[in-house]
Amino acid sequence: MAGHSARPFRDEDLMTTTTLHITGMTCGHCVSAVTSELTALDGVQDVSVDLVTGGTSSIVVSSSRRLPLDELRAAVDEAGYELADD
Ligand SMILES: [Cu+2]
Repeated sequence: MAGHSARPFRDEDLMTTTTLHITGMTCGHCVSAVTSELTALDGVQDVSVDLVTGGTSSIVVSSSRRLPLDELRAAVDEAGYELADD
């Protein structure tokens, strides 16, 4: 049948992005602490931090599965920071 096309799934098709808001981060050390804890979670491919010193920083986590909030909260807590309530 005309018009039918199939292509294989690529990793990007399965990627989930989760945006977190975290308070209390002040410098590059904070960024690397949070980044390494989040990167250690199963399935996490990329962590991108937009640092807002003295305010609420935004973090975008790209992963190959949906990340449960309690895992994210535990990772952030482990790094010494807190998820901001949305
Ligand atoms: Cu710091």
